Amino acid sequence: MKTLYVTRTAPNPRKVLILLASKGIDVDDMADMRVVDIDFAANEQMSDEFTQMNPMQTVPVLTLDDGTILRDSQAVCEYLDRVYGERSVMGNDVVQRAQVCSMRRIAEFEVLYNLMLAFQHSHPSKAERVEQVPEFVAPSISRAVKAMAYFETLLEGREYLVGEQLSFADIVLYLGLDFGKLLKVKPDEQGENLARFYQRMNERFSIQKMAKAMPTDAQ
Ligand SMILES: N[C@@H](CCC(=O)N[C@@H](CS)C(=O)NCC(=O)O)C(=O)O
Repeated sequence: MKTLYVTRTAPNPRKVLILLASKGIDVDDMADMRVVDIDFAANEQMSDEFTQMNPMQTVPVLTLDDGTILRDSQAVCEYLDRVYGERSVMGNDVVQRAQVCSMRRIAEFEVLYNLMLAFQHSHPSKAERVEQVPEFVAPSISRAVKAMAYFETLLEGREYLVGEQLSFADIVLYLGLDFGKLLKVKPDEQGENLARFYQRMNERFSIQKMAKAMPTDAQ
């Protein structure tokens, strides 16, 4: 049995959950995979058991039947994309794969990463995890907002960043926009195209929409 370790509110594990959902797969209903929820509030990612499996103390992590451990969201998503579902969200041909890769990296490193950096350097919950430098916060947010303007232009007259179907680049951009809310960067105030894109993605993949189904006796 494979095991997927996730925190359902955090952007990197959400990539995995959304990737599967976009293929019509319910992560809690997979015959060959169990899900373990890691509670950041209880610092479960710091436990000895988890640290032994992933010394970086981060989620997501996917363990395979042969003992292989994948400790990075990109690796986990590449694996799941190839193994499950009919259509790849990484691109349908060589050129599309390259385009998805390029858009994903810009969304990740310019939007999501800068916002995560701003969060880590400002939020009290990260004070023990990171040596916080408050001066990083404003420039990191500005850099993310600048990159959002680039995506606003790209989405003019388009539903998706690459081709006519949802790709992994859209998933990462959505997560960047969604994470911005924690830093008061409103996704509906970064241009009309981004607002439309965000609303559509959020209707499908918001944290609430993707929440674990409650057992019937607990409802
Ligand atoms: N390179 C890693 C980074 C993963 C990462 O930073 N995950 C965050 C959640 S989005 C985490 O586990 N943070 C633990 C913490 O803040 O203590 C990946 O993409 O999987």
